[in-house]
Amino acid sequence: MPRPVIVAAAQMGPIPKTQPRQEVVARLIQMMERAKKMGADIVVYTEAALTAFFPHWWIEDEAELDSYFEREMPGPATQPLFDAARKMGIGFKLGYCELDFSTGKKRRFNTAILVDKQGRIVGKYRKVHLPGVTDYKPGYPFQNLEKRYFEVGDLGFPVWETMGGKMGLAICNDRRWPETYRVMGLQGVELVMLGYNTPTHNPAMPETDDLGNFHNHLSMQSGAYQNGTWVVGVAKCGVEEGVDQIGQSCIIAPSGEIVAQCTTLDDEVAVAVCDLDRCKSYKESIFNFAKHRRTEHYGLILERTGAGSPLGKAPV
Ligand code: CDT
Repeated sequence: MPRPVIVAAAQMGPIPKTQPRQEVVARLIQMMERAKKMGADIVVYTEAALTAFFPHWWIEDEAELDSYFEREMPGPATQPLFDAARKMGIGFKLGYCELDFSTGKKRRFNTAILVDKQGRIVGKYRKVHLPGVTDYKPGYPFQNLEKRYFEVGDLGFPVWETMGGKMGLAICNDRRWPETYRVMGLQGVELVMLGYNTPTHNPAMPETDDLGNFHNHLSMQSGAYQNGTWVVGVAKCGVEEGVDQIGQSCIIAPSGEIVAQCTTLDDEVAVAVCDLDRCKSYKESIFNFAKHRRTEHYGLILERTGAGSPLGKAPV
């Protein structure tokens, strides 16, 4: 039985540092309206969709750093997005930076939430694979200070049953790691939604600069195919405060094929009908984990080589 969910990838062009939240939220709502006209059930926004991607800069002032974070969700600036979604009867996935005080101390996370068609938050994910460094890198044209500004996410990779399927979230660098998809794949995920802020230039690895778009799609297409799931990857792209970022947001079928893709480097909506039932044949045949995974063998080699330790080790 087909289970079509119409998914919109809502790519964003640059967000100027000075653009107020209200204006950013207005851009998001505009794209939601476009998506709704195209029949979408769910809109997928990018990583840290409410602000410029501040981990690219060294920030010493605590108040300035905090200004990029949300203390509540929804808050006064984001409430209109929730209201619009409820009014249109459309779900969404939003990436933002979260200030959390629930443990009694201030914690910062790179976060994504999943909101259903009634405007209720049904899931939250905090980024696990934080790229970059904790200290300023002299000589680099821009920084990647996520390890300084965020804690590692503490919610794992959950999957939620909502809006007609099993939904999972990831954030940017997570998409490069097979574990991200596999942990959700083991829970039967059918649609993985993620956003990314990926510079075209990697100062730590400049020799790979012309492979940025290729590696972006390679990671997500493999994750989709090897776990029999739809994947939607959505960029913040174009030149943002001097940092050029890749686009090519796309929607990927469980076959690993790209079925819709953005072609600009600006605010753009790409839509695809994602039949969640297409996951079934992959999950029940070639990637039937219960039948074909051989975890006992993975364990043996990990023990012998030490590669199972967090840092890994060269094989003996
Ligand atoms: N935001 C984020 O996670 N960015 C990283 C940059 C890594 S440099 C290639 C990413 O994986 O795209």
